[in-house]
Amino acid sequence: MRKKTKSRQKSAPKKSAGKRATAKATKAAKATKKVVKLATRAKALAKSAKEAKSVKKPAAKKAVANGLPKPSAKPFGQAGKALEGIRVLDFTHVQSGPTCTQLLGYMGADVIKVERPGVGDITRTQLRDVKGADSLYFTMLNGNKRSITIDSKHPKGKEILERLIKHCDVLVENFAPGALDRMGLTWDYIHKTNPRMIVASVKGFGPGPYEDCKVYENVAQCAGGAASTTGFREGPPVVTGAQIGDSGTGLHLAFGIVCALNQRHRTGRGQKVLAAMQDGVLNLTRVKLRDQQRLKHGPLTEYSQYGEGVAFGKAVPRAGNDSGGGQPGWILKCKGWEEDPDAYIYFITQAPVWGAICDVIGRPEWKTDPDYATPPARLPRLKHIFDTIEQWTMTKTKFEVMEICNEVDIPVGPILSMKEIAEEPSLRETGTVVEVDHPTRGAYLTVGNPVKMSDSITEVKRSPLLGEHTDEILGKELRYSAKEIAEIKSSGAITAPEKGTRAEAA
Ligand code: CAO
Repeated sequence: MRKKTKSRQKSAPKKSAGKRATAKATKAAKATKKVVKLATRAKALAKSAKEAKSVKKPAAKKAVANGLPKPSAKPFGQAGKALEGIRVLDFTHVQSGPTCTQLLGYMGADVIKVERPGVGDITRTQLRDVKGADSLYFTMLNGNKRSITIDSKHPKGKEILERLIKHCDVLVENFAPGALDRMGLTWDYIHKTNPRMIVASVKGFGPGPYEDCKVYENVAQCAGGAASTTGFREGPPVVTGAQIGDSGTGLHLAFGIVCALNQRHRTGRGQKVLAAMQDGVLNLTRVKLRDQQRLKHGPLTEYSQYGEGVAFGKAVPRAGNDSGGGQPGWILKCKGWEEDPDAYIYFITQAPVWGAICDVIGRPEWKTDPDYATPPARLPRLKHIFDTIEQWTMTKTKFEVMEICNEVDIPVGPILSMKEIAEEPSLRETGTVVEVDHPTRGAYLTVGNPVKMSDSITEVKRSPLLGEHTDEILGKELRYSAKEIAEIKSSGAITAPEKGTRAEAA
């Protein structure tokens, strides 16, 4: 927003009244000329397209009628960022909320992260790998943000927050249920202070019996149905490495915020946006709710337990590495699996390329054998089929299998280790894996914007140090004078309490 005001000022220099009138008249004359020109063009078009029932209005005329801006003449990628001008008051911590606000930052929003003086987001010190430096847990989730320290329970801190609420468009938080209210930042107060503000929250559960519970990633994976459907039939439920509870919900919340911003264009007012982690996980596990309903009508034939003759119970079972769709798949060993725990490939026996699979693995007779030729015939034999394919994949590296199969359109995917991903040049080239410099910890890798846009190019910036932008935000944006800032500092509202002077610091 600061930039926007600046450029606006630049493009609209002050004019004298006389000059303004002349400019207005010239503009009006030009506009009339343009309308005449467009009308003539439209007439010509109508004439040449006699058979057309309705004549489309020229795009420029439609744009003017809609009150929408004309398409930018700037080259793609040079017309600012998607969320430029949007200010986010970021009250998030740990993973779910920070994922959301980092994405908003990647899209160009100005994200102001409010942190507790002297402490900051708890993840700054969690899983620390470099002594004295912010952890990777923090740095990888808080890029493209500025940090201000404010004690939100201090009277002066509350006053600063009021100014920030008036200054920003969106407040994002993922405190435990009730914590925001306990700070005095109720919806009523925020909405009264800034009716345009969108208040977006991540909570563990939506309204209901568990609404007051604190929730972490794996709790959400379990409560959202992911854990009961992950793992092997014979074993216990398993949680996944993908942070579908935290980062997944952050992603859902970001979507809600962008929709609320769009609705605000029409209504002029903000609204509450809630993304519950249980709901987010369930949304990502919806195929298993699909299967739950299919169970009423018979066994799930694409699950390998069907082929193995194991009866289904009342709930969707864990399906090991079965493919979630209608095309059977499994993880198979590749050359070197004895030493390398990631020498595996995911192999899908997609029906349209069954013939190619038979040729590649040296079983051309399966193409016509009635026991193997059709998908239903293969279902009871999937284990044998995958064992046979594995005999072939074990003679090749996962990348060789990839090359051979891709050549004939067989869908396969190598199991990539995090080491391989970190070193993969194509991911660096696309900006999905980015190396960022940091003043106290040195260079680190982070995940850039997973969504690529042709007119909003992401620049990944390092995470801020604790309170790095406090003075800048108080002075330049909230317009506190140097004297006032000095008073705020001595009040303890933005600085860490002396050790032992506050119960909270213990
Ligand atoms: N100034 C003063 N106080 C502050 C502050 C600030 N700038 N920032 C935070 N605090 C206070 C809060 O007001 C709260 O105090 P009260 O409990 O007295 O009201 C306190 O710090 C702790 O907040 P919290 O309860 O949110 O934090 P926690 O570590 O106890 O719980 C978590 C963490 C994640 C379990 C909880 O926040 C939660 O359930 N969040 C919602 C679900 C969620 O996002 N989970 C994902 C976590 S990532 O795996």
